[in-house]
Amino acid sequence: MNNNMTEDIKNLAKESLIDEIRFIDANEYEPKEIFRGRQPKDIMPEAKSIIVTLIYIGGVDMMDFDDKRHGRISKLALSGFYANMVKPTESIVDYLKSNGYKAIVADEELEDETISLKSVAVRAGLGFIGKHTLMINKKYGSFIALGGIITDADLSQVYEMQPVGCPEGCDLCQKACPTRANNKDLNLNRSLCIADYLESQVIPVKEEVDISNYFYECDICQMVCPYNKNHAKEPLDTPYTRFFKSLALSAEKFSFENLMKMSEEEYMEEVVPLYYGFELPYDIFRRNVSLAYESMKHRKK
Ligand code: B12
Repeated sequence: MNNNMTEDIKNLAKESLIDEIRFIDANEYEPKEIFRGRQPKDIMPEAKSIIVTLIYIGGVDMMDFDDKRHGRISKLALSGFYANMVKPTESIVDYLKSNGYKAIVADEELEDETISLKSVAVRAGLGFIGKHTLMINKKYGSFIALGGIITDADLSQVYEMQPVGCPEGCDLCQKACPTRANNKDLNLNRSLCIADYLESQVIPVKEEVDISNYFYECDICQMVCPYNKNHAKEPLDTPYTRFFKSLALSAEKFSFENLMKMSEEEYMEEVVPLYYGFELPYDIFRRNVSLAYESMKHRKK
């Protein structure tokens, strides 16, 4: 382990508003079968360490929105980390490369060829996998974005792993999921998850399913999680929370009335930049807005 490099990297992380950073070894992680071809050394044979980063996104929201009147986008999508934590880790990658090391960022665009960030974050002692299948950290809850850099620099340290901490008998997240995507033990049924579902041309369950007011991705299972309860009401004051507040998203732009009459040009200009890189086609956006509008119209409370 190189102490000077570790300190330099921690400082760069702070400048990029990263809340937590850890350094673990690049050995294989479990379950080996599921991650065959996606182990750190499959991606970089000389890999020695993985740098794991965490940014709290509990303060990323459309706070003053009224769910009956406004459409929503998930916190992860709005945070800009849909494609994983690529931007905030750039300076660390440049630093490693300028010191003669290799460095590869875990990027969602390489989904089948990149490491599982939940697995490495669990091994870095940053949290445990909750019943919604997401990683929960006791301080930040599950509204977090994870990032990872695979490198041949030897930086690894050993951390204590966190015990599983879902309250006994709690299944609020599983019950809340409108499509029952997370009912199997810690395994997400991808085609049913609203994050995937709202991107699909063909919806895998009946259109009457109440998808709440989300037209892109979804936070339903996380909103009911006891670990996120306080964050939903009063997010932690972090640099990123402050940064997001300064963007002040206009509620009116997201009223169903406005979303439903948005032309393709307006959609491309006003909404697509909020997905940060991903482009939900206009026809699917329109379908999702009308599904969300119908869901909210038929809700009793
Ligand atoms: C592909 C992908 C998806 C796919 C799902 C594919 C799938 N079946 O997992 C879709 C598009 C549906 C999706 C949805 C969402 N995603 Co996503 N996704 C990814 C991505 C790019 C790869 C995940 C992957 O490889 N999946 C394949 C499966 C086999 O691996 P896995 O999910 O990593 O791990 C599973 C098992 O191995 C096991 N596991 C892993 N580690 C450990 C450790 C222990 C001890 C145990 C017991 C089990 C265990 O649990 C997991 C669940 O089955 C990651 C980023 C990354 N590079 O990791 C983000 C990522 C997992 N997604 C993330 C998020 C936030 C979401 C959404 C909430 C977005 C949204 N708001 O709608 C939803 C999730 C809803 C939910 N209930 O889980 C975050 C998770 C943060 C967190 N707190 O854990 C990540 C890490 C992205 C990021 N930048 O932070 N996602």
